[in-house]
Amino acid sequence: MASPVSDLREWIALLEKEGELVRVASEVDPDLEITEITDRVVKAGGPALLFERVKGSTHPLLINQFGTERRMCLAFGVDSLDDVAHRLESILELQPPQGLVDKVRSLGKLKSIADSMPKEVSKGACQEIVLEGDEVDLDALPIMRCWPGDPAPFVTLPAVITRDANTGVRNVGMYRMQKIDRRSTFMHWQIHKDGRADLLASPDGTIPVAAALGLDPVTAYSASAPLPKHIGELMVAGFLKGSPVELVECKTIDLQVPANAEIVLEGTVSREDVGLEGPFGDHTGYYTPAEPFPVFRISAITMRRDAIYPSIVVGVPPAEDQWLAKATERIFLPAIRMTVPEIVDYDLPTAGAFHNCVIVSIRKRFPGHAKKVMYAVWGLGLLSLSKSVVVVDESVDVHDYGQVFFQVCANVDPKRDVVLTEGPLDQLDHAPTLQAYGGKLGIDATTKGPAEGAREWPEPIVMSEEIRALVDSRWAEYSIPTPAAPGIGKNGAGSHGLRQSARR
Ligand SMILES: Cc1cc2nc3c(=O)[nH]c(=O)nc-3n(C[C@H](O)[C@H](O)[C@H](O)COP(=O)(O)O)c2cc1C
Ligand SMILES: [Mn+2]
Repeated sequence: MASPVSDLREWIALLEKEGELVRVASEVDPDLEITEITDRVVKAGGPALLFERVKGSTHPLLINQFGTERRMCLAFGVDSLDDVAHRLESILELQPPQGLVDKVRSLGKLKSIADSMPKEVSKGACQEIVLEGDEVDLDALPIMRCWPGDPAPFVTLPAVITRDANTGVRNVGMYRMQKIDRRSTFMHWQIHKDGRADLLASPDGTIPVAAALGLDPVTAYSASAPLPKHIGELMVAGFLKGSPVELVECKTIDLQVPANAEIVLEGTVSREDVGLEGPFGDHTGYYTPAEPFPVFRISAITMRRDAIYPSIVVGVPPAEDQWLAKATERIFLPAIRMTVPEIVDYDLPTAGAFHNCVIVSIRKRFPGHAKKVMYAVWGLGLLSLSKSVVVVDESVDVHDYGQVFFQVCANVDPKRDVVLTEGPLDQLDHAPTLQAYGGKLGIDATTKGPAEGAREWPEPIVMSEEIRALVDSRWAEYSIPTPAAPGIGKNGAGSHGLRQSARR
């Protein structure tokens, strides 16, 4: 497994070859019009769009590059996002080698980690053009104003690079940047994020910041990945790509940026230099209100000749970002299982804007086990911000919301099986009484019994194997024109939504 492309241009060429990209030659307005076009295409599961003539700019704009599962898999060079997870799992579960064969195998794995570290190079395409000082002009870029209530255009798909002043560890995160004027934007570092922590850790209150735009899709994805602070996103990007991310020195600040970027904004952010950012039509499906955020003062823009500007629109789900989030859901499952091995699978429903709801299936072994897992989820990385956690038995397919709903309705005594507690919540969640802190709901929809204060639990209904095999073998003979062909009714339940619900 390796990413098939090394930069945005190769990615665009691949998308085009695969019939996954449409070029739009008509002139379009980055003020709202592109959003409306893109939102329709995203919600219809349509292609990536390369707008070649954007009003007021000479740069083409790429959007919806991540908008389907197929494109996400193309980006990673896999058939299914679970394949990415399996590769990570093989590293995470590295055991001390036993014999010689084992030793050679684990050396290979360790080498692939070593080969994932970012690598410095002396020249990068991202610096073909260098604009400093007064030449810096964000007006030249086709930055979109996404929704009618947005006060200004927002850069929406940057990889923002900072460094921890104490540890020297580089951080990369995806944070929206509201344009203020030709040479400054806001930096939307929410309180739980590493970028914000790097600013707070700075001894003099000012840090160098770079925003890289137009990367290969795996490196761009890595900026959105919720990694622990001490783990560098670019190392993970290198591992997932199968080749190291190449970095060049910035022109005006002491940071390094991916050499393959289309556009790089270099500058500084200070704790003292703050303004009112927003409102912004957000991935919660609502406008998040204006709040104070620091200003990003831009000292240089470097770019390729004919640089392509990447963008994304978030809003009422489903939007393009659902597939970045689904990739994270799949890729992080092995890491979550490292600490909570009884978790079989989990699902973050797109409609739950990712932090509102987590469905987890577990291999249940003892009384209170579902509750233990809820508290574990509320203690894990950014999953700790989850507002509600639903726990089901391992037999349940967490991605089949019909099945999950059936389990919640059938298996829950609200008085006994619901946990109401409180803790940190996503800063953008408008529902809690206080910002970023409030109520949490846990629902234990697993099988219970007397050990948990329930009566003897009834047996689920399952047809015998013998009769199922008989009906399979005679199916054609019945001449019933339905799609319920042999093998479909695995446990005898008729409806698709309930198909696996009683599987043991
Ligand atoms: C399209 C998109 C936009 C995002 N915008 C923001 C944002 O404005 N502010 C923020 O704090 N997180 C935002 N995120 C989430 C962060 O990128 C994500 O939490 C990431 O893990 C942050 O990295 P960090 O933990 O290294 O800071 C966005 C994610 C996506 C996919
Ligand atoms: Mn980070």
